[in-house]
Amino acid sequence: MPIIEPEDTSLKNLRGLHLWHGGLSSCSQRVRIVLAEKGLDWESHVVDMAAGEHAGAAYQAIHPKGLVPAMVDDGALLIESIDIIDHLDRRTPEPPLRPGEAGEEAEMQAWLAKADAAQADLKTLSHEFLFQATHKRSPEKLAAFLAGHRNETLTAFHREFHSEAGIPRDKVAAAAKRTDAGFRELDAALAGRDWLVGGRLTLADVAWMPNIHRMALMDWPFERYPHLVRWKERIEALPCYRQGLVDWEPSPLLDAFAAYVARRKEEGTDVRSYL
Ligand SMILES: N[C@@H](CCC(=O)N[C@@H](CS)C(=O)NCC(=O)O)C(=O)O
Repeated sequence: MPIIEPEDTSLKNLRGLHLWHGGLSSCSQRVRIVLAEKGLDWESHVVDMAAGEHAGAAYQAIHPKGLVPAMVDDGALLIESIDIIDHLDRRTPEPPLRPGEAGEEAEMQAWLAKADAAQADLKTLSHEFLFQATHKRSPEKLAAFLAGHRNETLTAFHREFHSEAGIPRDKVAAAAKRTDAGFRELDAALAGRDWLVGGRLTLADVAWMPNIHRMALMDWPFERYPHLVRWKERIEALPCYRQGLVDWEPSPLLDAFAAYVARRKEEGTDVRSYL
């Protein structure tokens, strides 16, 4: 059920579209891409994840799991990026982001579910191969974050990421192998067609865009998937992709990622060495 009862009841008084999001967050990128494609006006509430704002009581009263994104549409609170983009396409059907043929809706929903399921591996790989350079908290900031955040899955993840041993190699390798299998599936589906479902851009394409982009930042071996590469180039030419994703990525962070990826490559411990 996409609409939930807010703990912060003042949200019910908000009119129009409000999005709590993070510039780099892949789940937020999906939502911003749909907002851009639909040409919708929305009010931006950037959650300062680096400062641990999502561990604060104010944000946790908006999103019960303390994650981004969260959206309010005329007083109705929605969480889960896949539910949010589905909601946006239903409330504002033009331009359509679902396939034209009724039989293709189930196909699109299956791709949305797979994109959602891929989130845990995306998170593991992003932290291992990119965020080590930029997202490590000082012991004091980590302690404050862990004390404030009530989402135990998230705090366990950050505890492991910040531990001396880091995320265990076998976990990272398993995430990389599952991601490769998912990309092979996408590649096969895209053989001989421009979009994942039906003859036009749909929510299925939008849901996968951020994942592909994120893996490209870590120099994932995309040469393995020729159809996926052609789709990626088509996606990158879309104005909604630029407005919803590219324009929100801070270039100092991208520079730090590139330097870190180069270092891991030199060491022979980059993502390719896990596949
Ligand atoms: N299934 C959720 C996942 C939300 C999620 O994991 N959000 C990430 C950013 S993409 C987050 O808030 N992470 C907080 C953190 O890593 O501290 C959705 O699709 O909205």
